[in-house]
Amino acid sequence: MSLFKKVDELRSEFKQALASNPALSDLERLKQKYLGRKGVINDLFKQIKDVEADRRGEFGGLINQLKTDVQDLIDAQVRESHSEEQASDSLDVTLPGVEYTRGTLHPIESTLRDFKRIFHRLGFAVAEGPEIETQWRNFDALNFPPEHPARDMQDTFFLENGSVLRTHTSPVQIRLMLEEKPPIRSIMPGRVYRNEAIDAGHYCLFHQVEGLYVDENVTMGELKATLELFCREYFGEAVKLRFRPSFFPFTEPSSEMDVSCFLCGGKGCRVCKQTGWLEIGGCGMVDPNVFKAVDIDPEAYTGYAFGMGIERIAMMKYGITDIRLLFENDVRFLKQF
Ligand code: FA5
Repeated sequence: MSLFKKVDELRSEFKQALASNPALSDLERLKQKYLGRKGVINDLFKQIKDVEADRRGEFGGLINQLKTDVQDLIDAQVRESHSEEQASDSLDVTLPGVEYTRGTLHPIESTLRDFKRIFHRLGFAVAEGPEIETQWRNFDALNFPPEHPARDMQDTFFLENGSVLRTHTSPVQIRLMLEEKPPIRSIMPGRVYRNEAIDAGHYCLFHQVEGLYVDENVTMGELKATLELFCREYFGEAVKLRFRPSFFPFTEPSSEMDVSCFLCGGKGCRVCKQTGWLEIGGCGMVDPNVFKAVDIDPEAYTGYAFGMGIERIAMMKYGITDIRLLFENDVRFLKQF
């Protein structure tokens, strides 16, 4: 066989060996076989002297080209084998897939969103205030007399500087009326704090949504109609609403609002303590003394206000029987909503 033909044969033999996708150790063996000191290419170099003198240059060029090609192809194959090895280290396609869990809205957050959506459609804006309040905004401006029991350490968290953790969202009414002139129509959602014994229905922090509408000739009838509309939208058409006379220092007349129990439909059950009714908040007409505290003329304007407890309402809607579940953040509980 001519030496030129031998170069062609070695080239195709090498390509065939490479096409079988050799492992890294086989590649090393191939490298030795072709490029090693005693390898076949070096052997060819030694045979240059056997080629006719006028074709030695051509032959030498061919072997050099073969050497470079073999080296390049082996290097490329080694690189590929390394990256395949790394990929197969990090991915075991036989393992079960990782399940990605999606978060859900906390029942308090979804209740707050429902409130905002419904009251937005009734023409109410949304306002917010801080959770640390002055005693003046939390009590005095709201017409609480100095000896009112709510001011007691038993009910209110006092800070060292004399401020309080707000006990209700009503101080945001004061902020709003000091900042804006009537007409004012806003709801004010937020967290409130009370220093009370914790049980299934009471917690030391909870959420309220306050509502305030101040304008000329606002009436109690409008207050009732607004709350009735809200309750039908939120609890469903079948719900009944009851107003019981009550007392709040900042409203006159004042009233407590109950809705017919969503669980028993008003027949009486464990949740409504056999009464058929569930209390959802307080309401009333803004007391003239409150208007005076914020410099609004009580002769020119009237207004209504209401405040509802979000946890109690969420508990009703979702059938939760202990308020503490809403604050423990146990994912097994929260995943249900
Ligand atoms: C008030 O806080 C008044 N500011 C509401 C108001 C606003 C009346 C505007 C008139 C005009 P009350 O203390 O009743 O009212 O609380 C309102 C609601 O908060 C209650 O009906 C109840 O749903 C909820 N609530 C009260 N205490 C707790 C508590 N410890 N844990 C959870 N929810 C509570």
